[in-house]
Amino acid sequence: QQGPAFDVNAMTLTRWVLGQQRTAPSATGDLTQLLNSIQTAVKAIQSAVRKAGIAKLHGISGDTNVQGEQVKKLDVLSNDLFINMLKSSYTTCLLVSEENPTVIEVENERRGKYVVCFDPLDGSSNIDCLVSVGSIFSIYKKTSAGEPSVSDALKPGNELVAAGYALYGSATMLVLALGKGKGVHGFMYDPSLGEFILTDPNMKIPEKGNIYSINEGYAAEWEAGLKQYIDDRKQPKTGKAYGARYVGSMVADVHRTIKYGGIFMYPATKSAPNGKLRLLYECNPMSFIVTEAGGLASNGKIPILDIVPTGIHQRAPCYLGSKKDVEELLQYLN
Ligand code: P6P
Repeated sequence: QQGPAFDVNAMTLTRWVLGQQRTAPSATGDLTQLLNSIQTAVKAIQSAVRKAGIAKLHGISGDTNVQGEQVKKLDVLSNDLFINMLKSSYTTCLLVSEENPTVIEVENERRGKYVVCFDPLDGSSNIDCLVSVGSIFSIYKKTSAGEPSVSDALKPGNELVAAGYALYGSATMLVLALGKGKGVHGFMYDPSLGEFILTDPNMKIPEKGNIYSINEGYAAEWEAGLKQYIDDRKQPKTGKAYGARYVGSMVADVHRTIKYGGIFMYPATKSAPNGKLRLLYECNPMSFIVTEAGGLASNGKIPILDIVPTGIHQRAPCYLGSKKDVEELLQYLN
């Protein structure tokens, strides 16, 4: 018995978020509105990333197109989309973007109670060779009284209200963790509908995997314990060797780690003692999601979600993935 050709009762992201709102007695609908504004930004970015309407985007980013219009680089376009959609949702008061050196204050008449930290197009150095890229976001509720200030964004990841990412890969998927203990849910974009459809409810990361993911180009700079850990994945004294996978685009590497298991690492090195990944809009949201999916995320010493930030663009070493893999690595590091 074939299913219906057209699902007349599709569980769209919009419908699912509304359903979640109904389960929270104190919900005002602001978070629903905020998530819908992010959904719109992600839909527009996925269209631009896939060069939809290429005629308008003729010419590489940064040039002018045949109409003499300035073709915005995709990361600038993505940043503008996030900022405009978030501000016009009337639910945010402060924004932190990977693209902006300082915090973005929302003007008074459009302010709401949420603080959003985001990387609008993570991995954008991979765009020109068509490797998967993503958008990453994390949402705090402003707890302080008075004017919004940078301190409202310098909160540990443990205080996050929600976190999510969009992966612009062979398909576009939006993955969302809507609070502690609420699970991790994946929504696949259906271009024929223009909607995200719930395809991966309650995503759980395997307890142990057999893939390690790290940029081996920096091996000369790794601490001894990490070097030993990687060597033992390649040539274990017992059991099978691990496979190696590294896209170089965090969203793609983390999504694969959640789906297949294993461990993703961006370590501290001699030249970069805090690694490369940013705490507020790469490490924290991804750590929140991996933790909610049953995995672990550490900076090598403490859970990433416990780090109290001191700067909006500060970096943190990042080791995240299957619980048993991260636990095993930490034994080598300490
Ligand atoms: P490397 C992309 O530029 C990025 O910010 C992350 O998406 C990715 O995980 C990392 O940097 C890759 O860095 O040094 O391995 O090229």
